[in-house]
Amino acid sequence: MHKFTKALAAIGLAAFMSHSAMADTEKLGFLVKQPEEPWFQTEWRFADKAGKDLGFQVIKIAVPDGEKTLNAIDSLAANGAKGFVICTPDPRLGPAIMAKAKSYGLKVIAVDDQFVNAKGKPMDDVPLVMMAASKIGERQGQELYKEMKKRGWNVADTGVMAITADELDTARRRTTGSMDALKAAGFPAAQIYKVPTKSNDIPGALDAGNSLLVQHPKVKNWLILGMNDNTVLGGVRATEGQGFNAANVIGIGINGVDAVNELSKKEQTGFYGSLLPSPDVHGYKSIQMLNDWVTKGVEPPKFTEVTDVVLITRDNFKVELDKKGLGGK
Ligand code: FCA
Repeated sequence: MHKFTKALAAIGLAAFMSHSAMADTEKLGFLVKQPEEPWFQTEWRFADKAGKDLGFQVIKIAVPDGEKTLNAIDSLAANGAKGFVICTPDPRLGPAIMAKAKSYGLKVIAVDDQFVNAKGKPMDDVPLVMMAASKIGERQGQELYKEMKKRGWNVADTGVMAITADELDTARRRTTGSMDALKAAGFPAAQIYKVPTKSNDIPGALDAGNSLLVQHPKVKNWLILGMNDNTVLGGVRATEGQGFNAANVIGIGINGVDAVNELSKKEQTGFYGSLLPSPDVHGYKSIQMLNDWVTKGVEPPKFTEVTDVVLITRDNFKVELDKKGLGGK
């Protein structure tokens, strides 16, 4: 009987401890603008991994617009979170996000897309984790040029479809880097055609691509560049709609994880490959820094640039994704 009571007490204590441990578990938010992109799903996955490894809970919220973003901050505060990592749906929300976060005493780290102030200037005082935008863009241009040469295309018959999103700084830097690299390699500037996309998804880029193609009916071969995989995929879909096939189109995206379905297709398409950065590092590191800030008062650096990049194509994407622990989704 005595033993039994002791055992009960032990169970009771364990139950009590786990309850209080749960109540004490640090909560941190991770807010992303486009949860449908594997890029952001990967960031979330690795933020969760950081939470498991380091002992905090990650509250993941989709924030496709400004209203949802501000509501998300309210709900984080109501849930006792101490801060959040965010890829904002619009950089111009920066001041409103920071004002609301401050009113609750929440710490903020921006990931991927930098906030801008009312004057359109980057808010450098908010810690930022992002990819090396110009460099990855340059790599896109270099790889496009290399593949064009490999195929022995006649440059005079070739055009560049550059789908831009200049209001987003990281996008502008990527596409500018890409066009600069093409010019530096010797591609004629006059054959680089820019078209802005209205939305950063496949339908937006498809429209942009279509409107560009009708203006240049004489071009026989297309190189397609854009700020991410979906933008380039939209451009490739536009060329398909106009009767081009894989032999006459080279598209290279950025993000890698968003290109897996396309690269897995049975037949080669105009989408040749993608530059894979490190969404795993973005997700893990940003929230780890936030946790250190909240729990130990370690201020994160104002700027953390993630640089390593690999070109994935139909031939190597499985191996390369596996190497980073991003395969087998
Ligand atoms: C931007 C793009 C995303 C991804 C990210 C790193 O937010 O919209 O697709 O490339 O930068």
